[in-house]
Amino acid sequence: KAFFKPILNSAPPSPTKRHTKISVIGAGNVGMAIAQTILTQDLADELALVDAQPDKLRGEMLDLQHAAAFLPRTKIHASLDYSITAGSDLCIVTAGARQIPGESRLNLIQRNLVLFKNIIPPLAKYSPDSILLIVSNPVDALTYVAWKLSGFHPNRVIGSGTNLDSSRFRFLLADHLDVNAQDVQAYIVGEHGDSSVALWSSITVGGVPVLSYLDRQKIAYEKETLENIRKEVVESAYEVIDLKGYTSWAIGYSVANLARSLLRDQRRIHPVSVLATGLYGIDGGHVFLSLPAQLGRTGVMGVANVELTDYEARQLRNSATTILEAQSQLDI
Ligand code: 6V0
Repeated sequence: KAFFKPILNSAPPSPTKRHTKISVIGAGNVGMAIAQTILTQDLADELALVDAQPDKLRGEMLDLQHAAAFLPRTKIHASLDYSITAGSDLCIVTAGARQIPGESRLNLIQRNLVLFKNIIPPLAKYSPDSILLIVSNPVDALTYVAWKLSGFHPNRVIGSGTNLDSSRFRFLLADHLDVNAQDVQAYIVGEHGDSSVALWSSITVGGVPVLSYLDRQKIAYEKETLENIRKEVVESAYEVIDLKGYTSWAIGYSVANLARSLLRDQRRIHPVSVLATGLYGIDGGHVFLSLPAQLGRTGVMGVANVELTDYEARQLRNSATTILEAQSQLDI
């Protein structure tokens, strides 16, 4: 109860506007970069933070609350208890163990599977109608895990996937071609990781298809040059981690961008991890990997029907096999 009423003559209550609630699980570098971008972009009326470390969590909550005078109005709270997430429209999961030097990715999945068994069921219980957006790595396998553990319809379970890789790709191409990254349409699809696939055949800049333009103009280019740019995208994450210890700002913007498309029903197309079985000849089991997907208020609304070259389609299926192999040893 307020001890003092600063505003007199209050008007009758306004018709209730739709209240948007986002929960972020994991208040580490990535979770906090996402939280702060969500706040500055005014994407939620309420933001709930959950972490396993009480002091760090409370510190992060207070630090954000103290910025209230400079931010759009958002109620920020935090707890170790998942009841705080109740009624969320979107739950973003960034909690996770990080790879210990020398540790295999498979071992990391096993450790994160154990965490997800404690995280996903309470999220699904308290917000049965929410959209789950998974960021923790390995993101594709963990999106599958989240789908299994939540029992949600697959269009409400999404992995941030190659949304960030595609943005890095567009940045590198834009830099190379001296244009604005927003004018470069280019997708990296497949696994968020080493087996990702660059869709060179569909890259356009200002509506000009790049490869067919080069072919028409008889400008020679090496397949290797293209592959090196894709590798640069994959390695750029490792480079940032080597230099500053973790990545945060780009993933923060990238996930806030997804949150906007979902919660504001933007129906924009983003390369994100979706249930891909049956698409582009992908078979052999349930697998989540990135494809250009249309995102709206109900989650994944559909997947773009991109024309792939035979080579790209083969690479995509290889990427699916890589993820399926990693997943096959999980005990969910
Ligand atoms: P971090 O800074 O170690 O934060 C992880 C947080 O999770 C810590 O605050 C932990 O206390 C918390 N945590 C651990 N266990 C639990 C639990 N059971 N419940 C609640 N919270 C818990 O790591 P950072 O923030 O740097 O990275 C988080 C995850 O994001 C990692 O798995 C990264 O690999 C992944 N990233 C994914 C990206 C993508 O594009 N998909 C990009 C960057 C990082």
